[in-house]
Amino acid sequence: MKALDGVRILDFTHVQSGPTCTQLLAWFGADVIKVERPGVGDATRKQLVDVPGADSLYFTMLNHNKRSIELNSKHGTGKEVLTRLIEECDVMVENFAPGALDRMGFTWERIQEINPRMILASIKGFGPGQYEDCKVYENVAQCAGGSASTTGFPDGPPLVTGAQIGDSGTGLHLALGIVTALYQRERSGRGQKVSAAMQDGVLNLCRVKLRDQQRLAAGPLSEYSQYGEGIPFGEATPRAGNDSGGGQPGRILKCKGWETDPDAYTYFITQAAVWKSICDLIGRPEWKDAEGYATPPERLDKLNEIFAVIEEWTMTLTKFEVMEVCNPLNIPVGPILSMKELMEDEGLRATGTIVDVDHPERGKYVSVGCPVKLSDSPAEVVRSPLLGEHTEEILADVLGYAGEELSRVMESGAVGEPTRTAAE
Ligand code: CAO
Repeated sequence: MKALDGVRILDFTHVQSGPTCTQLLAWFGADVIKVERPGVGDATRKQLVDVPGADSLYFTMLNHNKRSIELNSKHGTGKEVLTRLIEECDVMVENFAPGALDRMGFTWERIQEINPRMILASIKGFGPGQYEDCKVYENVAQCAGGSASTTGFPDGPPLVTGAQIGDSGTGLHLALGIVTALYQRERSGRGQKVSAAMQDGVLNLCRVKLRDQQRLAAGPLSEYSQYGEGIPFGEATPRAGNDSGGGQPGRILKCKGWETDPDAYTYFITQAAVWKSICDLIGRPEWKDAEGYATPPERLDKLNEIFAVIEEWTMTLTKFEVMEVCNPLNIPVGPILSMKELMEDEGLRATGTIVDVDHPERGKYVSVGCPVKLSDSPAEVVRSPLLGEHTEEILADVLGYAGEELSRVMESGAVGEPTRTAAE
């Protein structure tokens, strides 16, 4: 038994943000029916193709454990099938451009008319207001949500981050909204609309930066390196480089091999509680009690000097050796792990966070499994569906079309070519 067994999701999502959400729900056990345009499908199927003719990794890695139905929702028979799907499903998830669902004729009012228990979950770039009509992609959200202005070094331009906080981050937010609405429906008997805007999701993840914005009114932010360097603060939360946000000075430092390996670095935090151990480790025992070095406030204007000495030490060891030495001393450090290293990590494989998946068109590939582990609802990763692989199965088993009715729909032109199967 899986946690979301019996929950049926009408998955109208595409690209990254929405599919991240419905993939999670599928891993938790929901039956996710992905509706795709006949002959075309989710645009990512054919984006960044590495195996000619096969679905891209972009698509496969975001659409595990789903079924695919090809359906033209603007065709008369397509609308009929979509109406039936709305009747049979618990949740409809979409991340179309603003207004697209209305233009198909499926307004929130119409959806409620068809199925008052339906939960309609939507991702848009912006919430209601000035920018509500804009199309939005990952980096636009990172910039508009406050992440870019606070990422990078103070003397450089704003930077986007590799973590897909706009797309996947908002997908996560939406998934929480959906299960919460399902929980409320248990008591109210009614569906509701769940909306997550990418700008809002990014801003939520940048909460501590809005904290700092307000702290600026009380004076300069002493945990930022620029404070110790005597660089004045402006009106807004500045870019903090690799400073740690929690008030304990931290930096990324070179390790053995940095000259040739771009990831031979470690994160190193000079937590106050372990200052004396750090001094011993780096061969500066005199700093333990020396005036100007003994307490955290005294050290603030000497962080460049202190981290330079620590780096002389970290450069004598690999990033993993730094961890082996520091962990027993409770000194918080973290190796900078490359995607290659993560992909080969035995521990992550053992927990199912890194998985091998087999695909009929592209063969074996590596993916990220479910990052949230439920002890009573383990997630098994099943390959993504081929375009329209389950069209006939869904029409028959979920919607009850049979005989002439099934033939009528299959031949209507609303569901594309006859269903492809893995065997074909
Ligand atoms: N049958 C018939 N038509 C379909 C269909 C189907 N099964 N599925 C989609 N369509 C139609 C839509 O109805 C829409 O038609 P109209 O323009 O006539 O209303 C059209 O396909 C295009 O949909 P779209 O506007 O959503 O797609 P796009 O490629 O133009 O825009 C994106 C993509 C992501 C910018 C936009 O969907 C968006 O802003 N989404 C919300 C924010 C978001 O999720 N962004 C992150 C995406 S991941 O980086």
